[in-house]
Amino acid sequence: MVKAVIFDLDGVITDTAELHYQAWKNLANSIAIDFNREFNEELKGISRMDSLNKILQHGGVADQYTEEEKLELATKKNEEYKGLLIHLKPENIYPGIKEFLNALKQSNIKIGLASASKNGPAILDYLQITDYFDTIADPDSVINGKPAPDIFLKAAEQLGVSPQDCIGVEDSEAGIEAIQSANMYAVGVGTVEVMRKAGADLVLADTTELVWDQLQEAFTAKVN
Ligand code: G16
Ligand code: MG
Repeated sequence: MVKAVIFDLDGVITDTAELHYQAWKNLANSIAIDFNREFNEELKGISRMDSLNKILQHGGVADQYTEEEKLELATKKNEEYKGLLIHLKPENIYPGIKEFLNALKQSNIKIGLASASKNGPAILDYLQITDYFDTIADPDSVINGKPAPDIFLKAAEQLGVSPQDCIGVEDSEAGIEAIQSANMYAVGVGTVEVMRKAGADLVLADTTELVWDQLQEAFTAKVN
């Protein structure tokens, strides 16, 4: 029985995935590294420092920066990203998300957040949806980032719900892998091919397809 839905944030609740893309692209280009949308897919759901390391490897310059310099680069990207975040408003919540959150509340389903982003709580505040969330898993409190299951398991633990009674919602390959490794039901929203390849149990083209009754049926069909 579904007892909780645990959400990814960037790319599921709002289009911050696009803002990450812009900020990383500017950072990469500033140190003469090519950066395109295809490569950006690999960074979705990946922590800030892991993302930077992937970018430096992609540019073939991973060994040219000290840890201190890397921290400076990551901070520079985050400052630009935070500057973009201040424009976020409730209108920027993806279509269908508020209705879905309301339907979950009405059915007494617990709601959790399992974002790799340290900016997660601030983003929920800008969007004015913090109160919907029964728990927010702190990415600093887990050892392994996505695709490891840790952040989803942490959210379930904080909610007091067994992983097999949870649905996880993600837009990234790493995130779907994390949900599957956590033994939860994985709903992938977004690029259909990417979500299929990642092994989502249910693939939805966009967030308007997040309809509680249908999701519950799909979950029950898999479990039985
Ligand atoms: C998000 C994004 C990633 C980003 C990470 C860390 O994860 O998908 O691209 O690198 O958070 O974000 P920050 O630099 O704000 O701490 P998620 O899990 O919400 O998709
Ligand atoms: Mg995401």
